[in-house]
Amino acid sequence: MSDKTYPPSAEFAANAHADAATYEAMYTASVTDPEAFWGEHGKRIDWIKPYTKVKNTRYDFGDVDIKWYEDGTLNVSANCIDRHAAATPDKTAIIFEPDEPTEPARHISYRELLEQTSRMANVLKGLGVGKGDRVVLYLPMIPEAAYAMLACARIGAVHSIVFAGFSPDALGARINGCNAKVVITADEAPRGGRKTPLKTNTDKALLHGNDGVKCLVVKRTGGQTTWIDGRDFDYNALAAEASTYCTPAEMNAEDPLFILYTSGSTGQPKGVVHSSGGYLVFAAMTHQYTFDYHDNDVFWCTADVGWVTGHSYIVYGPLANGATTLMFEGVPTYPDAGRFWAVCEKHKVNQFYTAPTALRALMGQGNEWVVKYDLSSLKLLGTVGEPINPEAWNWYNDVVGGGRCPIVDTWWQTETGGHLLTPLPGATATKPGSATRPFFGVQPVVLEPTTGEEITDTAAEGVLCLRDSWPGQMRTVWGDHERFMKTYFSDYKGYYFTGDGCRRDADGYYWITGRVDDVINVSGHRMGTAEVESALVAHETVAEAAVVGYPHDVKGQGIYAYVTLMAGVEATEELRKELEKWVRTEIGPIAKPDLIQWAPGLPKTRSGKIMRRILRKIAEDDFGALGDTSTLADPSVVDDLIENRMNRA
Ligand code: 6R9
Repeated sequence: MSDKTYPPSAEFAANAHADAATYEAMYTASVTDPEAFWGEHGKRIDWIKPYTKVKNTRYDFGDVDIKWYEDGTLNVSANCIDRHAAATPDKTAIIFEPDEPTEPARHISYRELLEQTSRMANVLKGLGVGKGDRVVLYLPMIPEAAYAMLACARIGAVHSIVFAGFSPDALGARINGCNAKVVITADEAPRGGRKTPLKTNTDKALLHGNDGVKCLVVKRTGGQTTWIDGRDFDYNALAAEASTYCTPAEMNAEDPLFILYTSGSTGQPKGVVHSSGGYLVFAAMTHQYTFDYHDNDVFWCTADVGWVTGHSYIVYGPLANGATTLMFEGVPTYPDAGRFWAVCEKHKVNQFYTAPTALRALMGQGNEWVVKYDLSSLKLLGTVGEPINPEAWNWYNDVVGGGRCPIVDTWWQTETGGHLLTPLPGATATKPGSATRPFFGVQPVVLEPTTGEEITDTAAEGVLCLRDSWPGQMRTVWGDHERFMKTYFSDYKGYYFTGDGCRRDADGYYWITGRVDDVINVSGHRMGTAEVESALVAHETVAEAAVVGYPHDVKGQGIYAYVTLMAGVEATEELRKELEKWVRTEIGPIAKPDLIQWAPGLPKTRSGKIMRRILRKIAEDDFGALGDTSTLADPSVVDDLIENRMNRA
């Protein structure tokens, strides 16, 4: 960690939506009178029936109820499209950059976005989808993914996107979990020169699910797919026949806009539910202020729409602001390690937003891949998903930004809908590695982890919680409000618990120290250790498994699995490979263990609880400080684990 500060330049501050004085004044107003502040800023979107109530939120355990703008009605897709299609029909809404650099990029205007979204909406209606129905999207990063999201919003259906890297089993669980009526997929997803067979995966997912789920298939590569008449529908054929206008449905501010499954510390992923009104206000406002977005800027967020970052900062935030947003189908290293910068040059990108893991990977390839491109269009750089180490921050600042672009390190979560801790580039002096200060309306608190007491000294270290609510906050776990209350509001009464640890320095800057629960962060993606464990024990040779994270140079954290085999099963290299492959197919490539250690036994307390603290230490190659091991049922298992540890510095 470095305490060097980088103040905004006077020039940047002068043209920014917020300079330091504006930030201070707006922040103070937002927390002293949230009702008035959000009442005013809610007007940034168009309401069909304006709200008269702004905020109605309760965190009493057993009775957590969060409502914003509750009597207002609106349509999210009309906000993201129609008002801009009326004002600036020819403005580019989406720039699509395909996986293959030789395939031409496409510029989709707001007028075309309206037509295409309407066609998709009418096709969905034709399949019987209506208000409140769930639609799962399992798509490549193609414009149809945005059309599908906005089409659901247009007719009041609730979308749930499943990242195209997830396996058929994971997809199936999510389709069943939200009881979807339709799944929208494509024949194949080109990525990094390879093709993922999305339709084939969907076929497998639908084998063990609810009958009656319809499958709408978008043509991307034209790759052959099997076809089941009556279940499978050809999107391109239906869209060609569909009307180019669909009337937007009038929705309540609190009607769910989407469900997004995310990993937690226990059990299977939970469906995070976001609202229509509050979510859109928050996504749009954070997009404008955090990235200092101005009209006619080209904004590029490199995330996939399968993650929350893609929801808020590829689609909803930028389009609500009438922005030009870039959608990239590929990966940073294809066809070579210069692809990001080639795309920045080609489309004259002004704001660029990516994950530290991508920067670390590219940093290792050498500066020549960056400096050969003209990056003078860049005005601002952003990061998200995990803490950024000072080396990567400095490289981003010096080599990519040429020392002229402010960096916004944005801390937030699937649950928060948008940025909660972030610099505002014209207002906040940045410190490499710190997400700095709260966004408007956000009240972070640092609690002592065991007592739950709030630490009021400015310099503090503990768990990060939030006091009170903000409009983009998740409203519930799909179908399980109890789980919502238990996960986020039971450990520390009266607060929203983030699951992250943090340090607040003497200047009041926040430094995220990582998860304090059994969630690991692999390449900026959240993975529940329990999910990987349950995949491992589902293999016939595995008796028991325990999974922890360990420091990884590129991924941030790697997945370290301790596996106890069934009696009589031989621990071979072949089996190790087989188990890696097994987890890939059970969950997806992102869950593949980096290291598997054969464990004759796992360290347990006498009551049978696995002592993960010890397993984490061994995985970190830091077993000198194992702490108290006196409660172990059989201390000798630890010696074996240390002796055969896989991560040796
Ligand atoms: C948006 C997103 C959330 C978890 C979060 C934290 C980590 C995200 C971070 C960060 C340090 C940042 N995280 N941004 N840690 N600095 N700027 O990533 O959502 O996938 O739900 O992950 O990611 O641990 O709790 P999600």
